Amino acid sequence: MEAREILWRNARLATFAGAGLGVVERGALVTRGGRIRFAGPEVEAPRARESVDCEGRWITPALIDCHTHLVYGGDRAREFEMRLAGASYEEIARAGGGILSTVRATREASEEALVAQALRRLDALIAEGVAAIEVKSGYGLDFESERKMLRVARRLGEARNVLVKTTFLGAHALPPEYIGRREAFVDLLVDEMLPALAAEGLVDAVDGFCETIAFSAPEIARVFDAAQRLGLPVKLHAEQLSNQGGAALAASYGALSADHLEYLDEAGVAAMARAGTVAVLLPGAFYTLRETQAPPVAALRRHGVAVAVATDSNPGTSPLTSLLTTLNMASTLFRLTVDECLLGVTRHAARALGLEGELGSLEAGKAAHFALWDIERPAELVYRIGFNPLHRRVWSGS
Ligand code: DI6
Ligand code: FE
Repeated sequence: MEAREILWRNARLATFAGAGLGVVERGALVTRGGRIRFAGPEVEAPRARESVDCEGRWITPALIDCHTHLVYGGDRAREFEMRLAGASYEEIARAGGGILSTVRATREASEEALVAQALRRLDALIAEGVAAIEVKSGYGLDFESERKMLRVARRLGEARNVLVKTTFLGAHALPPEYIGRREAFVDLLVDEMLPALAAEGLVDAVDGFCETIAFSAPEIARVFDAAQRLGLPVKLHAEQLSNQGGAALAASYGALSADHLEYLDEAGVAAMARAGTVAVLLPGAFYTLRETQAPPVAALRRHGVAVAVATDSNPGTSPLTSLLTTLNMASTLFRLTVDECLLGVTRHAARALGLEGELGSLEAGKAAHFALWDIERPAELVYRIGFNPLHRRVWSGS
């Protein structure tokens, strides 16, 4: 059977093909099978056998959530109440709550249960036009439980029309059985877990949490060395609660991204710029923890660092499953412009996942995953709170 050819006419395009939105007012797309063949002015569009009248709607590339912890057991509503009563995130973590309470719940949950729970969150993202997400491990912290999380992540990509990139986040927290034996845990990560999980094809990238309550820069360096030996790209939770020099470390390994970055200094920004490392900003965690120091957006602009925006969807610091709400937070809390916000969930998010050749813009040759919106201008995607103007998400040209 021949591939379907469709002309998507009478549309307004935000192609994200250049530096900005790449607006084409009287635009059209032509898709053939799962690929974009043409994106540009309707008068220049090649013929196609079928056509769809988009009735003047805006079309953007499908959205990308490039930093999530979507797979986990249980929830942290109780801890939320404790924080409302005055406890801090760090205090709860040091008392064995926080990440470790989710580790307990995740270890206990069956693979089936984890799939079912994560699918509900994934469906919320898809309903807003998301077609690619990253999913991290890091709530298992023993071999079988990390494996279970990554298998669940892969299964999400089989259960839905969505591209899933998996990330091994073994260096997320020290599990209780390794208290007092930090080095032995890092040994386990680098000598056993990561090589075995990578050999099973479960790992697309390697991440860590570089923080006083998690892992030091030298410990993270050992994890990155192991990733490098396996040919896997790295990324890092860096400078979220304090400045540990994590972003510069990540940049020295050519990291895809450094994420959070509230406490990033100018030297870290410069290192990221030199390495082409994307800055992934996570306003949901900033909001939930009621942080006051925003990431250094002006310095990131000045150095030309590409900025992405993601939900950080996780049960503790960002129980957020709306990428559109995240855009509103990024503009209101971090003062990102509309263009920066939208680039942050399309072109730059694709880059943060190493998918820039495939997704993130409307350009001939890329996958035909895009979104049709009932809006008058792109700013509406950032400006509204709790309103979803998606008309239709197109996956693979249909
Ligand atoms: N930083 C975060 O914001 C999440 N992980 C991380 O390293 C929080 C994870 C959690 O609290 O469960
Ligand atoms: Fe995170």
